[in-house]
Parts: sequence; C-alpha cells; structure tokens
Amino acid sequence: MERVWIGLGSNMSNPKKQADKAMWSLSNLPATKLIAFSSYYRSRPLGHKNQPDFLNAIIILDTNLSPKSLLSHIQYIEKKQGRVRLHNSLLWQSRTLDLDILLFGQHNIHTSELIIPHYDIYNREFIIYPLIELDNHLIFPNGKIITDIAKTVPENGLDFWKK
Ligand code: PH2
Ligand code: MG
Ligand code: MG
Repeated sequence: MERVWIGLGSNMSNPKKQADKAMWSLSNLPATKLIAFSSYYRSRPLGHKNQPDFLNAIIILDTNLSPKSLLSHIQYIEKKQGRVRLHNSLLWQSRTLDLDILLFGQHNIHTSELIIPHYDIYNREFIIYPLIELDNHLIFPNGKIITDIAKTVPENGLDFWKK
C-alpha cells in the first residue's frame, strides 16, 4: 500500500463540476482508498495567459495499484470527462480535466510515461499550497520539507474557489 498525491486541474466546462466528478471517480478506483482532498483553489493560468483561471486541488489516495496501473486509471477518468466536442466539428477541444500523479510514496520514477515527483512540483503555487493544507510536515523524496519549499514559491494570487 502506497500513499499517493494527485493534482487536479480544470479551467473549462464548469471546473467545479469537473472536480466533483473526478473526486467521485477517484474514490471508486479499485484497490484504492480516498484519504483526503484539499480545498478547491483558483489559480492564474501558468503558460498561455489568454485562458480562464484554473481550479486546482489535491487528492490523497492509499493504493495497491502500481504507478503504471494508477496512471492508466486516471487517464481513463481524464478521457471520460476531459474532452468536449466542438459544435460542427470533429476536433477535440483542450482538456477539461488534468490529473497528475505528484508523489507516489517516496518513490522516484523516471520512465517514458511517468516522472514522479512531478517535474515542476517545487515551483507551482497551486501544488505547494494545497499540499501544505493537507500536510504541513510533508517531506519530499529528496529530503526537502514542504514549508521550506513554500518560502521560495510566491502565492501569485492563489485564492479559494468561490461558489
Ligand atoms: N496546468 C497546466 C498549464 N497551466 N495553470 C494553472 N494555474 N493550473 C494548472 O493546473 C495548469 C496551469 C497544464 O497541465
Ligand atoms: Mg498538469
Ligand atoms: Mg497531466
């Protein structure tokens, strides 16, 4: 059994609804127990600025699934929710739901499919502050302590998701 931290992001098609639905799906994964989830946060888009703010949150799971199997389950959840057909078009719009495995126990994983810890975990306010909410004693596989990391990460307007 491993403790896993999953990052959730959505900025399309009613993010709150996407997040609630994803939580429900995650709580029903096989060989997995939902332990906790953070508040829903509103964050400024990282990268391309001309898009809506994101809803971000973090979920803690205990699982007996392998990292690879967990990845395929969460990709299936993304696929179920994550793509909306444009009117009059066969093109897929951008994703409505992003689920990233941030931490998998204390493992360091580097395969073609998975990089764990998440490659940008130490820089993103919408990962670090929800992590702190859930466990302000969290220690990363490299020995770094969450509250020390947070000192280097500006909040960048991070707020709670209202309504
Ligand atoms: N995810 C991205 C790109 N930019 N910005 C915020 N605020 N939150 C995200 O989850 C996010 C992003 C691609 O995965
Ligand atoms: Mg992501
Ligand atoms: Mg992703």
